[in-house]
Amino acid sequence: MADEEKQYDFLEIEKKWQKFWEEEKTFRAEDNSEKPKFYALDMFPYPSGAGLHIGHPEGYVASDILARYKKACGFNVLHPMGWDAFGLPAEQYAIKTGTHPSVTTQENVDNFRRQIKSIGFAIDWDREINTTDPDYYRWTQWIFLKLFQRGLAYVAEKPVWWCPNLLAVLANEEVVNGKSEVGGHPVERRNLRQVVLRITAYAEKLIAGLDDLDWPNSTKRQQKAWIGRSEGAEVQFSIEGMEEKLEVYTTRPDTLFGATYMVVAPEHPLLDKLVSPENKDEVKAYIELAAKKSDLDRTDLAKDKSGVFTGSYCLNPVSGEKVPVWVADYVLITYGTGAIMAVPAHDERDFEFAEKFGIPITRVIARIDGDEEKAKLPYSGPGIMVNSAEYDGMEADECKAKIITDLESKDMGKGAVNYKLRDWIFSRQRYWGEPIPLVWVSHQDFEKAKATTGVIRDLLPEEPVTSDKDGVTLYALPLPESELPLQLPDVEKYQPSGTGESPLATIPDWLEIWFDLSTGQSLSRSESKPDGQSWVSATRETNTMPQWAGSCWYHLRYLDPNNTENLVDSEKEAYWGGPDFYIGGAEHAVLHLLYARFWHRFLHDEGVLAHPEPYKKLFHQGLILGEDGNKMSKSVGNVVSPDVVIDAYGADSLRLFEMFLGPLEAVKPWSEKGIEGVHRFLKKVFREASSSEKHSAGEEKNPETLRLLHETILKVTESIENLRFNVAISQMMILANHLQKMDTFSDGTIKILLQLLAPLAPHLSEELWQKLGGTESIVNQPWPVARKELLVSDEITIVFQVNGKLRGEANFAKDASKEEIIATAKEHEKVLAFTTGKEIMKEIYVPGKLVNLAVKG
Ligand code: ANZ
Repeated sequence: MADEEKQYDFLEIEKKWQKFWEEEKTFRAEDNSEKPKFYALDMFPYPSGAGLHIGHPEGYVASDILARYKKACGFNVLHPMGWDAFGLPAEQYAIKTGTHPSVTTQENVDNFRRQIKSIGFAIDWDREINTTDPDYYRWTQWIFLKLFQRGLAYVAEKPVWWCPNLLAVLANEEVVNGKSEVGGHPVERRNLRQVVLRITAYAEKLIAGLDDLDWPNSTKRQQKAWIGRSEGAEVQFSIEGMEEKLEVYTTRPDTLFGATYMVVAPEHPLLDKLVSPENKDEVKAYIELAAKKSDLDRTDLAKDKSGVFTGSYCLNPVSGEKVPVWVADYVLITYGTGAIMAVPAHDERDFEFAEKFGIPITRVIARIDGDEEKAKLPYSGPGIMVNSAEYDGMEADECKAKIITDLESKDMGKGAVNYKLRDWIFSRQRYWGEPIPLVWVSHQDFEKAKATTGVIRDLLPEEPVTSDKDGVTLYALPLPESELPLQLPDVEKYQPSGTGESPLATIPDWLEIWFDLSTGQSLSRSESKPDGQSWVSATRETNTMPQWAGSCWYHLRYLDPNNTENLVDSEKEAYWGGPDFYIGGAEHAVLHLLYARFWHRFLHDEGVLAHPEPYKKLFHQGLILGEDGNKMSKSVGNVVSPDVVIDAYGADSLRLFEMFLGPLEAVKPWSEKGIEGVHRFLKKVFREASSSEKHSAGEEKNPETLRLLHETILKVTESIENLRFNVAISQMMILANHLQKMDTFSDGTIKILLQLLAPLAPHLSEELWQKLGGTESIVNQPWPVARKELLVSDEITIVFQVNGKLRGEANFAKDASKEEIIATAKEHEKVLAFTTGKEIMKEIYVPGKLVNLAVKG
């Protein structure tokens, strides 16, 4: 064979097979299949202008290896890809250049698709989805309307970042160190009307469901902590000289006798009344200061505690003692009741505060052994009640329930459960998002809607959703399904409106409509009012949905991407179920992974879905760092583009190397040198497979080669199953090195190596498979099975006897000679102990079993 035929021309090979797979639709997933299914899902990318970097494909390569492997194992495999394409950068670019975000998005999607295709994934491209496609987001809107109908959506004033210079609401990622990212202007918290989803109604189910999930433990822990369920009590404290009670939430009712002061949050509704005239100015200044801080700043344990005495006192409900009421920003209005009883002896923050302001500290829990040294204040461990009247001597933990019962009997409190989880602020004052399909009408027209026969009336929640605007209460009505998708209209300028509303508020034609209370149809108010009783004037909701919305349910749409009747056909959903493998970054432990569980569970409760949980098995790949060990970033200049790597080494080398860097979950730096190593390995495989003069027909004749081959089948199979792709590659390298050393090997042997390599380096494997006479794609070859009997060890164990008594043993190669075995037996330490100085009369050897030495004397 001429040398040039042994050249590994990866660029040509890869192009050829990518075209072949695409044209043949090799990776089309079947909806009606007798085969078992395997669904591998990647967290779909946001198509940024910068294109793919080397970290993106890591997870995709892993899921692709599984997908290809499972296909070879006889599964009906689904490995889809799509675009999470609403988002801030396209909108910011539009503000700067006037280019419509859909244009930018399309360019970026095209570039991402080209890049992903160049890596040779086994993707069913007929199922590609895009969250910004109206045919997609109509169903995102449809789910929202279901939530609305079930009372899980409402409107409330919620704080957002407001920049008075830019006259715009900023997203968290647009605020850097308290300044706007653009221009570096100061920002402040401002309350704005927001659409909110009642995710807290699902708090209990979201915690309970975690038990059944095959997820990394750390991710489950993070979700649990984020939901933050805590059990305790709400306790009423009477206020001196006031009718109202101050209600607090505490997880430690057992420490009630140790409450030496109270704290209300700066935003607490009773604060105004609590403040005595002489404290007014100081409290007012304090409230203003607190308004500028984030919750994180306020609750940071390391931060110096601050606060002001209000001038009022409460009465401790059990001891009757007078306790001062303070205002301090370490208490948040958004948690519990926004007020606490402070127990400095047993709470770190309260302790620090009391020390700073000279407030008494009373111990009410002592260690069981009374060792005060080990129970230094603030003490939060277990113990025995002290200084607590009739409760003294009780075990503190048991005392909790007792105190709650006693408070309940005196009507001074009750047991309570709280969650850290907050309702989900679901609106953005932005253009580039899904329009929220609601319209607003007057009270009068709302009453009329309730009385009008038709779709709208049937879609109303039990409690009306209202919002106050300029002193008038407006009522929300849903669009009916027939009006979906509510498409994003074109605007002229993408700048925010300047009042904090979305750019959609600046298009009167779209905003102000005639609305039919019976059919839900609408018409711009620039047209004349249609005839008919049921037409009223309305305004559209101008907020759009957050980027999280589209990714809450995309795993379902891949199952049935073109369905115009339903979000997903129920038979298809029942067949495919959820992904059998979901891979993506650990940074999604909360938000996306929680929001998606919420929507999925809700749709299950609604009877739309058969399965309650979206992602049964989850895996997080580790970050790939730059060659310098830092996180890849444009500003550091250490970003590696897959395009460059593929040009130099090919997609197969890229795929292999991403898996060879280390364990999939590990954080690991990129290395240019390292990729040369795997590239050499692929070249070696290419050479050995192309060296037809070395190949023999039929079964592998060399026993050593045969054994190593089957050991490799076994190891590669196990390693792929356990996501130990680096181990699989090492094992294949051992086999390739062995074949290189051999003068000859069977072409069956090299074919099996190609099959094992195919999920990892699919292009090269296809090419060589064809060269070796394969007529069908290697993708459809059944996965090789290891012949375990060949793997039985080549060693035998021989026992040594002296005069028929067992004295020792040793291992030998199967083909070791009788002479070698007897000689070893005679030299064996334990044997020598019985033979030294004696005459050996006879040497008996039973092949494969034992040596018996007969001695005299
Ligand atoms: C008295 C007490 C004594 C408390 C003690 C703790 C230890 P978790 O577990 O996170 O639910 N707290 C209640 N509402 C608060 C708010 N709005 N802002 C800040 N802190 C608040 O925490 C509940 C505990 O956090 C409550 O129990 C309360 O302090 C405080 F030895 O009450 B504790």
